[in-house]
Amino acid sequence: MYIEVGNGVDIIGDIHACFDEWIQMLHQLGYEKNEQGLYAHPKGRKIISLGDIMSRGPKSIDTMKFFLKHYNVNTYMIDSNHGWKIARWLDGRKVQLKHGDEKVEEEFNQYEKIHGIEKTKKLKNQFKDLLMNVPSHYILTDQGHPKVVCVHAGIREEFIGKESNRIKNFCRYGDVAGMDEQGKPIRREWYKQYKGSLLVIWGHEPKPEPLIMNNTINIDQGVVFGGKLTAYRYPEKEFVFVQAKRDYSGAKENPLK
Ligand SMILES: [Mn+2]
Repeated sequence: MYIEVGNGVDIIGDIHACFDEWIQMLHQLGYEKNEQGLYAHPKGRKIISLGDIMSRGPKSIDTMKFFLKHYNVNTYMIDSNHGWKIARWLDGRKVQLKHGDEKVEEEFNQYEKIHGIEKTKKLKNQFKDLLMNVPSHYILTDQGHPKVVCVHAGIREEFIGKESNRIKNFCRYGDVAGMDEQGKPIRREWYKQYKGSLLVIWGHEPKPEPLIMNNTINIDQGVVFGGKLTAYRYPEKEFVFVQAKRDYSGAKENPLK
């Protein structure tokens, strides 16, 4: 779970299948397609996704294919709630596809009509293996010294650098204190209590602008809800935004409002 910052990293908030905005982001960050058909940065920068790359939006398969092709080349991804749900679904476990996860199934049904059962099966297996094996969080190091933690929904200082089922769940869902009457998770605001020395970059909860608090930064600006896709560049400590072309989610309640 350790990644050396090297020539710089670009940490990406929740993409949620907004593939067009993602490609635009790559161009804005200076990545270019090389001879192998892969996006690479001329200065050798790395990409770290905070997860939830799929679901809710229009192009889950295209987005997942990108991460499959680039994973461990110059791109890294962590575990997330939607990622884990899709992983379990692809593994044939009993899960209910909702909150935009059903769109992934619809896309696969279309994909199968065009490409056939065998090719679809192969792709599903590749996605499953990727999603099942991503770590709960990353620690970015500068010449071996830990500096930044990348996590999907949240972390506590004492969890950093460790892995267990409890930690994995905290990283995927945040500090959830049960469900409310509508079946929505009651979220505790872990970042208000965070006192760690490592900067934590996280996503999961869409907020209109990056939320900076107690050495934590939320970079999910709800691109799928018509907001923005955010990248946080380290060590530059700069934000790069791509405005969504529209609200893709079809959600009745927009979390950005
Ligand atoms: Mn999430």
